[in-house]
Amino acid sequence: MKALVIGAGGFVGGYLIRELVARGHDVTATKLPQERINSTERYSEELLDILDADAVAEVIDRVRPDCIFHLAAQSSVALSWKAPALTVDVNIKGTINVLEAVRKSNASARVILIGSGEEYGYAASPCIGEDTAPQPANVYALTKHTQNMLGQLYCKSYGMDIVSVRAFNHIGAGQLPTFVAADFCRQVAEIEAGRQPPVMRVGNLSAKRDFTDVRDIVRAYCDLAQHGISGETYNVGSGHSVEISELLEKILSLSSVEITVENDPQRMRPSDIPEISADISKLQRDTGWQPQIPLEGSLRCILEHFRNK
Ligand code: A2R
Repeated sequence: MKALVIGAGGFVGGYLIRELVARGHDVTATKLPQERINSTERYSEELLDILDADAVAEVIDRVRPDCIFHLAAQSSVALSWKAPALTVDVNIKGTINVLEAVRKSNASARVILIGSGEEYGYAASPCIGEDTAPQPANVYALTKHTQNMLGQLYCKSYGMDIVSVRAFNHIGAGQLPTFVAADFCRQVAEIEAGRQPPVMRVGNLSAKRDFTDVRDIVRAYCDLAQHGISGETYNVGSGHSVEISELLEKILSLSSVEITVENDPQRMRPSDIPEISADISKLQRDTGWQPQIPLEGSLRCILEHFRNK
């Protein structure tokens, strides 16, 4: 299969390229000019801003992929409040540019639209299924839900081959420390190196979230490219939730340094949703996918990443 990964300069891109190449696929990946794709695999690289509709069409016409993985996004919830217009542009107009390019190319490429568990928002609960009506609670989530609806619309109206994903919290080496597991691991590495006093600064520890290793997440994307049903939306997550306090305990147990824990009001967010986990039975039924990497394995990798930085 010829795969096109759009927006490969972020956290997930390098992992997805590695998985696709390992499965024997021919990969072209796009990035913004200032970015570096974190991959040592053999693949072709293109510069692409998805807001440039002509450029998107040109790349898709030239590469003629069998499958497009659309990762490009403004993916920060915090930034989506500060820059709502940019978030709407990249996540909605950008997606339209990709869908229109595929439609006009008359290619039969399958498009995998990567959305987020954030789409469920106020509707989120333990074991949330795809049929639950999303109630986005921030600008990022709203744009991803719109992307999902655009996917449904293009699939129904034009008969295009589109599979939508709602990915829950994914973690791994290379993720920015604005995300909780990376934040805690970075602090442990800083404390071990003597660059931070032995005090771990934390936010709300009682929330429960569904964490999955990014390597398992990209396996699910590849499995959906092969076995997902067009027009359908799939949750991708571990299927169970872990309290942030437990995540913290696991990370602290990986270090021999004595660390005390302190609340940091800066890290507190108003959290209306105490527990979120994905119902992944649809993904499992249609693809046979199972998460393979235990949480401890992911946390060890993230901690090693920051220790080596
Ligand atoms: O915002 P930047 O400079 O980090 O670049 C991001 C890139 N991107 C764009 N690519 C092409 N044209 C644009 N106009 C544009 N604006 C932003 O998309 C970044 O390199 C990439 C998305 O990667 P991350 O933000 O690291 O997301 P991650 O964790 O790789 O997640 C992949 C997908 C995203 O759609 C998330 O919303 C979803 O999975 O959860």
